[in-house]
Amino acid sequence: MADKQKFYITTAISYPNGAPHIGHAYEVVASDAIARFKRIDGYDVFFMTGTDEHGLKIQQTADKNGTTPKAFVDDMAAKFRAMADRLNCSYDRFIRTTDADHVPSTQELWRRMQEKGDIYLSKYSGWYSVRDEAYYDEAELTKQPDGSWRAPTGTPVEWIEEESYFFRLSAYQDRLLAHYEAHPDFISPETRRNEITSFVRSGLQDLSISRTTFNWGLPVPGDPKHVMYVWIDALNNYVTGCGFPNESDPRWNYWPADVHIIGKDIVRFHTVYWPAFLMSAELPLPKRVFGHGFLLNKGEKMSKSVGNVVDPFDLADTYGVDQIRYFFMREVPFGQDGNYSHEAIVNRINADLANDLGNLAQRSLSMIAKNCDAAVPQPGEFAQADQDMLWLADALPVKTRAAMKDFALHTTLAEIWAVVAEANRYFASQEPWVLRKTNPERMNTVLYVTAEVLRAVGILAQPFVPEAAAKLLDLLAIPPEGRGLASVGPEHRLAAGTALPQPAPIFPRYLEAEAS
Ligand code: ME8
Repeated sequence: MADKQKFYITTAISYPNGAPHIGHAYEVVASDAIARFKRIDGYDVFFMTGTDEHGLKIQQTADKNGTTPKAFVDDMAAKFRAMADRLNCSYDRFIRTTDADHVPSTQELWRRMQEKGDIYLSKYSGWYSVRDEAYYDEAELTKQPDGSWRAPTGTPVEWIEEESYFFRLSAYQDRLLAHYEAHPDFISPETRRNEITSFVRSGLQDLSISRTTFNWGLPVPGDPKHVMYVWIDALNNYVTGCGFPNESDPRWNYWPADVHIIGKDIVRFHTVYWPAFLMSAELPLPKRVFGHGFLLNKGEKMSKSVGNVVDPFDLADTYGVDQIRYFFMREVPFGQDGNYSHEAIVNRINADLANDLGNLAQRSLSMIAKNCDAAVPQPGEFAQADQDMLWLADALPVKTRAAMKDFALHTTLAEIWAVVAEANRYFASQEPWVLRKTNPERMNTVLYVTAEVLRAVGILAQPFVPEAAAKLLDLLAIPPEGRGLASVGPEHRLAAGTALPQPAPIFPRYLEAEAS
């Protein structure tokens, strides 16, 4: 058997300087859906997420909490991991930048860049935002009424002057532009590509890549009074996870990553700095970087510092894990910003999940249980309406693959639920409850077709609502090996006579708590 094609997907690694918020949940859930989709499409997937634990921001937060940075991040990283678990995210590794293998890996990247002549020692003086862990040009800043300065992201900046190592980023301007040109898919969505291209065209300055005024970071090889700039440390997690620098490690086969899924605020780090570091170290570049939008709470950016954070654990407890996953991915076109509200979530849960899919499954499977000896019914000859319905379900793999190629999660779900809507129309117009008396054979055919559509929908829904989809496929007695995309279609139809378990609801309605 030929080796499976590899697919390596990562999220950004989160700063554990506060509890995880809905933005972190959004990113890991979307990435998980892509990873799961690729798995059921036959790929050998490596999915990595984790935490970005060094840097001044973490050190300052730990100080404020009266603890050590390590004790602080140990506690916080566990919360991030628990969130990914609670949201049913199927990561293969949860990487922490304090993991032992991250030190030699990142120091080796540094050494390779140094050998290339791309690192030199000089003096840094300029503006730094601790909250963004980023340097800004004076021209990018705005002055506040109190005379202080703010970064374009709105965070405070401070003037820094210290000895620092620099990375010769300016030398990579042309190569980066050539790469964007030759690989139009490298940065998406397109708006982000345009932003980055014009940023790089406007000229790149060398980057300060070490600090001496604090020590919560990875030591610079050969000069341990310097710690590495946290973004070198952070970005390098993506190759540490593949065993770098041990290129005979089997995980190295996953590099280069197929996609880094990140938020729009950190596209510059991933599409300018990171590829330049990799070019310098003569390592292959990730194939794609996708900058998703922000989830906004009533139109405002959610962040720890603003204090309008929504706890993902509360969301999961209130609405259900599959429900939240579905909402995130269906409501917001992936790549754009989106709004969250209680009404919008309840609406999606009740309309799409409980009514459209849940009711259809419940009604059709209950009829099969009662009228067909609790087994897949024997269909008669397919009428045109049956064939049309089956054809729509059979077309789902092709349609969803096309949408997933561009990470259009919302379109993928829209395609699946369009089939669910059509199946509801089919079921209503065929009236199998009337056929039960007038034409039981025809009833069998209609119920068979409906069950077949549910099988396809159940398979396709797995990446998005894994628990409910598994329940649905269990109700149809689909074995584990019959749950891949390749099993959708005429060659793998349900076998008449297969015994089915007692039907049970897959999506409860969300009922508002009674006001007391
Ligand atoms: O940026 N909606 O960490 P982070 C959607 N450690 N996504 C959001 C969001 C929101 N409201 N808020 C944040 C970092 N994000 C670095 C990354 S990667 C080598 C280092 C996204 O905890 C954000 O865009 O601030 C980023 O992709 C991720 O959450 C982690 O953000």
